[in-house]
Amino acid sequence: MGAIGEYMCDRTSGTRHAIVIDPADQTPEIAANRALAAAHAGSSMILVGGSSDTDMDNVHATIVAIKEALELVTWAASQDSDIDGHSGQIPVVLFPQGAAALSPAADGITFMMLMNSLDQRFLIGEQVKGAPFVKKAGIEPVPMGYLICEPGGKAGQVGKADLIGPHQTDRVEGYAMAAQFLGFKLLYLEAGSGAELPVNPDLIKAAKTSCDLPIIVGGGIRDPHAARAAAEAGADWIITGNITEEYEDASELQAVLSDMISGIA
Ligand code: 1GP
Repeated sequence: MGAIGEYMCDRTSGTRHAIVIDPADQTPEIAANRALAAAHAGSSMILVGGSSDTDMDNVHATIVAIKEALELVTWAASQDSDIDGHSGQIPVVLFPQGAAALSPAADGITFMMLMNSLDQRFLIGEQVKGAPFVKKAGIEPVPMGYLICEPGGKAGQVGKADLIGPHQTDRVEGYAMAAQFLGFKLLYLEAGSGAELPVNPDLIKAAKTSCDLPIIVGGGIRDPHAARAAAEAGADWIITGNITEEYEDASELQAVLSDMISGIA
């Protein structure tokens, strides 16, 4: 595994937080401001992707803008020892809807299989299409099993997922074991962006006890209580998306994320 995979799989720092930025929902400039607020709040990674309306152009422009903003923090810290440059060093990682939404500027890519999709396209088709781009661009792929749980939202619809019900712990156990046996390095449990309820903590526990992979959880997590419940159930990463789009003011967003992050650390 390369540096990004090692970073994502490192479990010495407790549960970490990442935001997902959807390039279809915001300009690159706004995305960069939100990413900066998250970095200053203590987020450990910026994921870039969405379920629909992302393409090479908006994904690339968004990643470039975020990386430039983070690099400025690092540069400012190198000029002034009072500035903490740590937040400028978090990775920007692709979390793509498919092969048509990639960028060579990313630090890495969650190279994923939507394991409970009923469509060959999301099991292996998009991966085969995107692999040559990833290789040529030299982006580090981090192999990841992706499971969509109810309600699933747009990701579930677009990905034609056979959604996992909130009490189907046995299904999660089988998928978690298979993910490890297939060589994935991470397992992502998704409830869908904007989900009314996040992934049931029982499903997180089932995944955690069935495999040795770091568990990523996202979808419908919008307050410190939900983030803590996921962390206590065994999530190694908590992902939030929508919440970053709810605040116009970057310092307000930073405060909200800080609260959430201090509750899971
Ligand atoms: C990304 O689904 C998450 O995987 C984001 O969900 O937008 O509900 O935070 P939210």
